Amino acid sequence: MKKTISILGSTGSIGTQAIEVAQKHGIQINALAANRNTKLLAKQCIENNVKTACIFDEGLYQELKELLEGRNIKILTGMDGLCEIAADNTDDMMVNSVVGMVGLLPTLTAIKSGKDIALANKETLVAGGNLVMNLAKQMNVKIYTVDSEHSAIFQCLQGNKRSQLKKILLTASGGPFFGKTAHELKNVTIEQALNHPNWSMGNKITIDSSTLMNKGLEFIEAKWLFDLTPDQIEIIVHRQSVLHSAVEYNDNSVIAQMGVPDMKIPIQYALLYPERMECSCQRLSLTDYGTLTFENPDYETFKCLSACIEAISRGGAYPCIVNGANEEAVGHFLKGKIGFLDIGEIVSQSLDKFGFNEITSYEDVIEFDRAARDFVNSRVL
Ligand code: MN3
Repeated sequence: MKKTISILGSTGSIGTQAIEVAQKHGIQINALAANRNTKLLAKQCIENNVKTACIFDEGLYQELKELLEGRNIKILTGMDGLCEIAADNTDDMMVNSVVGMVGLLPTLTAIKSGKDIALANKETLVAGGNLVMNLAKQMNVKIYTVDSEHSAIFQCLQGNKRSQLKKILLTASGGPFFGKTAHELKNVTIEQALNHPNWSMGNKITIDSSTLMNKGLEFIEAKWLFDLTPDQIEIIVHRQSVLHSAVEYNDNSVIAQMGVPDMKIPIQYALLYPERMECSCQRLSLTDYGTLTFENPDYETFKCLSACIEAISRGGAYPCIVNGANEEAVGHFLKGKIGFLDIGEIVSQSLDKFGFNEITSYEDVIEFDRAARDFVNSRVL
């Protein structure tokens, strides 16, 4: 039987590469959804002969309708559209590569429908980790990570006993500003922050990489995906992004996964697990690199990273709060309303603004996400 998938966030960096992987390996795509890029979405839908297309921005419905004129493609919009695709249990898997908290409800909906998830939307695990993991367990649904570091950890777990894991080594490229002091980062421009040395990604995640918020989110993501305690996760700056993360076992043996920095490897591993098929990425030549370096992160300068670790150590709604605060702060930075260092400052402050609260429902997540954003806006606007 041919495998069928749907992709939310199909016009982004992960989405377009997921389509390439699906095409290369004969995976049928049933539905595609995008935020605002109607032209590329329409092109993808026609090329892949999909049944359903969804444009998240409802104002663009007419535009998409015209682009798909005469095609037998159902057109959906908004969160309802994403969830209708997520609920379609004729798919084997849903790739969730939307950006931000908006991905949580479609993830929960897809799990309820019983299909596996290839998850590139880390914010859903950060904001609603306990909800997502409990529901997945209950529904016997597998969540395959499409994050290069977490895919590496997942690969290093194969063939070993989870009970004999001591800790994980989560690598970080360090972003464009590794080694810089707070003083040097004071006047960083939007263009400088958007210029990542190793990976080409969307704006939000590129800014998150430059503040190390991305690594903080990945720290929380790792906790949920692999059922770890915060002290079982060590962050190591590895500038070359060749060793994608590692697992240390009880015998002090460390197993790492390596490869060129190309998201096609983790995307393909998630879509084809447990198969390892030909991949269109480059082969890794270790001698071309020659030297691989490993260093400690600077938790003082990169406040977002410490805030995330503090948030998951405190538990409850705190990860959801730092995530919401960050999404809002990054939005303000990209509009030129706050400086680069203000992002970390505001995210840290959000931790102390709120007392401890549990997350027991999707509504709780929405409430604390909203409260965190309101807090940021009260500081900025
Ligand atoms: Mn990553």
